[in-house]
Amino acid sequence: MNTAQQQKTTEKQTVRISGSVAILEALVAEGVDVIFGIPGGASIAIYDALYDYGEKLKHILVRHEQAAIHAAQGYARTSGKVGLALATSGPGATNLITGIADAMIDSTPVVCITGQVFAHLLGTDAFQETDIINISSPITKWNYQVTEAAEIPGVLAKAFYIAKSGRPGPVLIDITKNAQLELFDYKGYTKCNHIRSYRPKPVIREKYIEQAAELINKAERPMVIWGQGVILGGAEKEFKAFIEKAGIPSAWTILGAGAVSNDHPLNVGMLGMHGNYAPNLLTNECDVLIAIGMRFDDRVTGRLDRYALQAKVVHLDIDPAEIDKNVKSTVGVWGDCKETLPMLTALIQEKVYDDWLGMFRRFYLEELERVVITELNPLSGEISMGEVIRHLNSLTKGEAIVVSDVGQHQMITCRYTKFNKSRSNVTSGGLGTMGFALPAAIGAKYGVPERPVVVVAGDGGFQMTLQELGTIMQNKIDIKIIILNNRFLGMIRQWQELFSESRYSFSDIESPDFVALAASYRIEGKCVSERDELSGALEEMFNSKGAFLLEVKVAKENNVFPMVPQGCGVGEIRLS
Ligand SMILES: Cc1ncc(C[n+]2csc(CCOP(=O)(O)OP(=O)(O)O)c2C)c(N)n1
Repeated sequence: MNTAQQQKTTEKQTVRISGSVAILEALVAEGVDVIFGIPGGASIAIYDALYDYGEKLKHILVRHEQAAIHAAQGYARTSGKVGLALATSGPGATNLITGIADAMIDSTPVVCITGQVFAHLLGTDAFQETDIINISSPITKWNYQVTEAAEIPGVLAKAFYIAKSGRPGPVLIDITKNAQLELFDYKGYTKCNHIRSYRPKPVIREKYIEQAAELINKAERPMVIWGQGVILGGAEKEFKAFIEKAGIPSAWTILGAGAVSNDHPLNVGMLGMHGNYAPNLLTNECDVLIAIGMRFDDRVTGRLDRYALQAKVVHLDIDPAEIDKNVKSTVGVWGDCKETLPMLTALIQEKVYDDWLGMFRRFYLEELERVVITELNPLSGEISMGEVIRHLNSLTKGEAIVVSDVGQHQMITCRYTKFNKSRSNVTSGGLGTMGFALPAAIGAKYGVPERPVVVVAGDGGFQMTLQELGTIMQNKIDIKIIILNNRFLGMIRQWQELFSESRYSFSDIESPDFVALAASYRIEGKCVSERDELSGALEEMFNSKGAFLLEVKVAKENNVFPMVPQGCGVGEIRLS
């Protein structure tokens, strides 16, 4: 603590500290080790206090607040801890909005602290005043405006508890400038572990677990679909034990990727619009569909009135609001899947479904022949996105954290990257935010510094947050950046080709010389367009010390297949 800001009042066992110091004390007590932010007039007091906290709190100065929140998300997604973004009032706060919405839909625990104008100026359209509480209300798990310093410890304790408990999510605490500056009698920091009428974990009802087990035991063609809930609950082991005892083929949503390694014999692939052929088709053939920690997003279900109508549905989720939201369940099991899965596993019979698994295998081979081989091993023509991922896999051996942006390359990356470890696939799943990858990768590197971090971005999305090359330069962050440059907003072009008679309306995009741009940020780089240069360039990138940008000129007009076209059912998935 800054001695100038505190006066001991020994008889009360309190110290007089400023609101700003109280903020930082809270962060330290909550185990925050890195903050992503940019200062401003309405947060300058917090930054002043931060000057003395260098040993305990690392601050990463990003180049745009959107990057601060994406970095906090990348940190949280990879480390399992709460990410922290710090912004000033007005434009600083509103620049966080996209990332907050992204964190909300992807259930990512982040705490955002925004500065606010003096309390007496609230509502006067003061310089850089914006009503961030109302703006962020629908996209935060909780938000709150602090106008007095004494509120700070209690409010921040609640903020951390709410962000990380139950189904995680973003919380925003807006703190007026007077509250940051005021001195108050500080009695220490107490973590929060209970809030009246907030029940992060619903009560588990055994009756429903018994009913679920009965359905599973009677099933002839059961199928598991899992999502990020397994990872957020830290239930990877419990989940694996469940599917292995049950012998049930299991498919994943993109945010569930990696909870079970790709080469597990019961892992039958990715669900959704650009997922694998077998799990999409067979969703409409199974007799019992067991959904675990996933929310039946429309990218996963396609048309709901053609989705798994033949199946009895068992849905396990920590958030009761998810059960029956999109797909009516036969049995809903509320609860943390780390607790409900072992209970279910205990009640199910050990089984092997050879014929049923054989159907997955047959469709897998069909997809392999018609899509995967040419995508991963093209013999002629321009470089494909898939072959870049194939080389990446052989270099990283499934150990890297791979952060993808949004578009065709994202779908290719999620489809083909080998993930041996949980918390390795970082991507904007629900919001589909272009520009997410580069800053999220920065956060991921701080979240898990010992693991290699690779960005895969498109030429379009990369240009939305490329200013973060500056953050990488200044902090010497070791991340490897691959830009798959198809000279198009590729996913848009694909839709225009397939559904708008190839009318490429504003989807062709020019790019700067990415390697020269990286060089201007003192980041090593290389550009390749020939197949025989590709694996060498990737090796060079991985052997280099520090950040490296590799631009790969890939085929201009490749499409991502399979595809469940918008407005179709999962049974109408196309291979071409
Ligand atoms: C912020 C934002 N704006 C617009 C979109 C709509 N959109 C989705 S994919 C896409 C094209 C992405 O192009 P690029 O980054 O080059 O990747 P590619 O699809 O070519 O791999 C666009 C514009 C979006 N997802 N996010």
